[in-house]
Amino acid sequence: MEQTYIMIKPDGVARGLVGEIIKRFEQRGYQLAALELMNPTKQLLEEHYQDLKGKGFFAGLIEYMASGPVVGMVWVGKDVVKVGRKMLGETNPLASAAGTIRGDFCIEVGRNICHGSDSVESAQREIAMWFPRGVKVASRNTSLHALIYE
Ligand code: YYY
Ligand code: MG
Repeated sequence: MEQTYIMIKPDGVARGLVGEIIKRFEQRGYQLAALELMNPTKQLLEEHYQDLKGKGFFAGLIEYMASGPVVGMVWVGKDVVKVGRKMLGETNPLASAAGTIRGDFCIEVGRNICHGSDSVESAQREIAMWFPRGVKVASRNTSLHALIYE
């Protein structure tokens, strides 16, 4: 099944929103396949955000992302890349609908709490980067699975 990389950024960790974000993905019916609290190097963060290298906010973004621990996660399930992005909200929190993570918990684009892969290809690249030892998806309790998936 499809996998996505969701990361709680330093502001999300510092503000105590880890449980809230995990709760939303769990309740929606997605399965947690990997989770790690880490202090990424700037080199890893620059690789993660390689597509944004020319942007004016790039240096500040890397500085902020390296300012404290992040929580990296792999979530698994139907259409999880696209639905995960919807659950996060828009890049700019002010444009994010209430009910989304960014729409409920932040107001600054530069402090927007969480990251989510933007395509299946990005998800594969990011998961390989952040979990280089690989991710093993456990088989799920079958009765719970039957309650969530048809
Ligand atoms: O995928 P997403 O996080 O929603 O946005 P990206 O366009 O990939 O940008 C990554 C990251 O960069 C964004 O979450 C905040 C930051 N950023 C910024 O600080 N200022 C901008 N104008 C655009 C993005
Ligand atoms: Mg992005």
